[in-house]
Amino acid sequence: METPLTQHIVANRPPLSLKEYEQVGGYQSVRKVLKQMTPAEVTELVKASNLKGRGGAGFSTGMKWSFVPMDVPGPKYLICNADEMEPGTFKDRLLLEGNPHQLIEGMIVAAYAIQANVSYVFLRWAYKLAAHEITKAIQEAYDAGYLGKNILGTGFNLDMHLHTGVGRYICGEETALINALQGKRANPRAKPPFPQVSGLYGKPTIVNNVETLSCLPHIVNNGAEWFKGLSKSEDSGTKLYGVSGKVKRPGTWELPMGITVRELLEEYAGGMKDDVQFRGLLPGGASTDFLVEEHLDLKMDYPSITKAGSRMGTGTMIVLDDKTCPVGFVLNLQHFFAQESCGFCTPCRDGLPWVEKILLAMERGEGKPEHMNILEFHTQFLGPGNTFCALAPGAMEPLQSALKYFRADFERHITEHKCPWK
Ligand code: L3W
Repeated sequence: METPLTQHIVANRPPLSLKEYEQVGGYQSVRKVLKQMTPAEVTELVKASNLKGRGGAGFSTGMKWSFVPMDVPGPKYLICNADEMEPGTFKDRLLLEGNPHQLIEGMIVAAYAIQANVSYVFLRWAYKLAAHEITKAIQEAYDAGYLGKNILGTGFNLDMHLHTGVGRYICGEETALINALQGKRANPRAKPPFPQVSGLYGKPTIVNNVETLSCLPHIVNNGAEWFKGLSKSEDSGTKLYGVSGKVKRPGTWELPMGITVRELLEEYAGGMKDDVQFRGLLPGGASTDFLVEEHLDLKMDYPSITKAGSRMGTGTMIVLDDKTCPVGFVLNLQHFFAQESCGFCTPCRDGLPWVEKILLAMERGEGKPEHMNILEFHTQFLGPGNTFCALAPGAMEPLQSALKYFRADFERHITEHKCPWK
């Protein structure tokens, strides 16, 4: 099958240099858009391709760009969200370390479409190798005239800066990211206004994920229909899927969008290790609802997973096995979310540590019958609409679905006054 995003990524060797990248067709899409297409035509092409944002939300990329007010004078900005910190998610890292020129090329295409002259890569602090490779690739792109003033003699200008964060999960939320980039505390902003209208320094701003941007050169070069044809579902393209947990071969693979959960788990990840049984999985990072046995033949695409009561999220699944305590599993995630709350809105700041405390009590054999109701209450109280951003509602997804599918295991902690797995 075609693997456009990862075709030039080879294990244990540095990414393609600019020269090598050009030899395999690199930066052709920049020539095409800058010399042959209007910005509106680029946006229309991306809309027609049905590319959806790969950061976790699956929002239409072309539609997002079309919200940028093109007739308003003044600066516009493009930001690449490379703050990959969703637990279990290590897909953007592959693209950042493996082919940084592909990302830069995609960013030039996106910047041209929205007529941004300044762009940023907001990179997770811990991605040191990626920082090194991107710095090198940005310099190569400037030296070759793909960045800077009057790119390829077309009159289009674009600067690109690398900004490394300080390791806070909340900076993956686009408005918190924007605040951080402005040197402010990384609290999410109320939406609307969305960043497309009022983002960095109050100016129109597009924030797109690494994988999303890396798709763009291929869409421009090959067309919207080709991109749709890569997929096995109504969602277009390929997707970087991942599997972690007690499977035989954890990893990340670029596969047609719409491959089934079972194919991913059994064929690519090799199935469960010999001494454990499958119990459930979070399909796309930690902030998604559990899927169980009955969901294994679902397609891993945005509508199919949403219909099953979860979200595809980042498409990188975390598997739960029968030798791992589901309460301990969820506790581990709630510890992460409580620690990563920005503390700005009260339900998230106070609610998440409360949930963590109750789960910890259960694990220690100190759980009480009323704890079940308190946990249920929090899944509503921290749910959508009650908090400033998606962090706390996302944190409640594994909890609410664990209470649904593994309820008896929670109750055993209380009645047996201990963790049955210890
Ligand atoms: C204009 C509207 N624009 C939505 C835009 C919005 C944004 C994009 C998605 O969180 C999820 C989250 C995590 N008018 C619009 C609109 N937009 N409605 O579309 O927006 P949204 O609010 O649906 O999601 P989000 O706040 O971007 C992303 C989940 O992904 N996730 C986490 C991923 C974490 C990383 C990371 O570590 N960096 O990617 C995993 O599942 O929970 O639900 O651009 O402006 N009416």
